[in-house]
Amino acid sequence: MDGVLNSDVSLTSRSGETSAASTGRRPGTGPYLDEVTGRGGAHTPVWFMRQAGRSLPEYKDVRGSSTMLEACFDPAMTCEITLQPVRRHGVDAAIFFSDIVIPLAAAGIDIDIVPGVGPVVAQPIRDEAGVAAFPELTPDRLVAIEEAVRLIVAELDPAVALIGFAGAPFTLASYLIEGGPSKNHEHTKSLMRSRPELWNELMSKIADLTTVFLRAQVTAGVDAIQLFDSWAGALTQRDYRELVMPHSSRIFADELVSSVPRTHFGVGTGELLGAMSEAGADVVGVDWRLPLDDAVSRVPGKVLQGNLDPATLFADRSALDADVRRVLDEARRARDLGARGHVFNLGHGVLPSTDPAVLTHVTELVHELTAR
Ligand code: 1CP
Repeated sequence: MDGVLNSDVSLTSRSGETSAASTGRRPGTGPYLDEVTGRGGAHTPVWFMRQAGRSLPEYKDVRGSSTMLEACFDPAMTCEITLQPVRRHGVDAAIFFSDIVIPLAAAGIDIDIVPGVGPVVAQPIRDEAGVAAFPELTPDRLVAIEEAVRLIVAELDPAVALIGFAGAPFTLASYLIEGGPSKNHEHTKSLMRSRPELWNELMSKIADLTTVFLRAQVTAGVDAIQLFDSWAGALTQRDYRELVMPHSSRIFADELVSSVPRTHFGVGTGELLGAMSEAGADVVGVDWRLPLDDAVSRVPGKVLQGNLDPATLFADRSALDADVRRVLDEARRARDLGARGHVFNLGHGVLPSTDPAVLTHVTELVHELTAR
């Protein structure tokens, strides 16, 4: 594992040039940054995973007939879509509009985001030749991404944080090996267990690519980052610790990435929360299955993020409000038990048919109930 943890000096070589001034990052204040750095802010900060995009009519208007990949490499469009949920809902953080497969596309991998399906890879990677052909991502391929971040930073209210993100190596490996979305990840787990050396080589290359993608966003001015290991919940704890965690840890430990607050999130990861927090995050995302006051004992001393069930947004108003209050009560107990803070979010992304007015209501309700 040493080779995995210590590889790639080239990725850290740019860090010497980077300071708060040269990155163009704004001073770090506002409810989100106050909370994730343990200072506690004016109220519990709120943002929603997948808040940009699918649920907003203004998103559909801006996207028009452009493909998802075209939208993600168009800085003006990316900027506008990122800002839409901030204007509409009054959330405390914007999430950069992109997708976890964008760095793969930027590196030259033949990948498409098919409407109604998700990412589809033309040539799934399953053998030595596939791993050997995995391209390196160089920063010059991310000029449009950096430009988009700069446009957003220039327009965004300084009290609202901009969160950059990337997919974690396991979740990206699953798309690359399966060739698209997968329920059981059978080819992925099979490669991982039967060819651990080849697996580690691929994971190491993906971790390098993810690091370059995150570094570009931090350099251009994002205030924080989130690493989505959405499908890590499919793993056993042993496999996660031995074959996945070292690669995610290396990303979190990068000098530039670790210069901003880092969140780690996965779905169905209740049993992996301890390991996922040890990987190096400051904030740990909890899905809706585990109450926050149970989660805290698994990740002592971290800030918790979550964890309203996205399906609750379809319930009637009194049931919804009661569930929001329950999450806030559990977060309060979690704080008493040692959690460093709480960022209100869903347990996973906004479902596409969610009524956006409900998201605005939840934002207002959390702000009102937690005003300090
Ligand atoms: O044409 C379209 O509108 C395509 C739908 C779409 C959108 C709007 C996809 C395809 N991705 C996105 C944007 C996106 N993806 C964001 C935007 C910012 C925001 O959150 O508001 C983010 C953060 C992502 C990240 C992402 N993509 C994840 C991690 C988060 C999660 O939901 O767990 C994953 C797993 C993906 C893959 C992906 N991209 C798109 C789809 C439909 C999927 C999931 C496919 C599957 O089920 O495996």
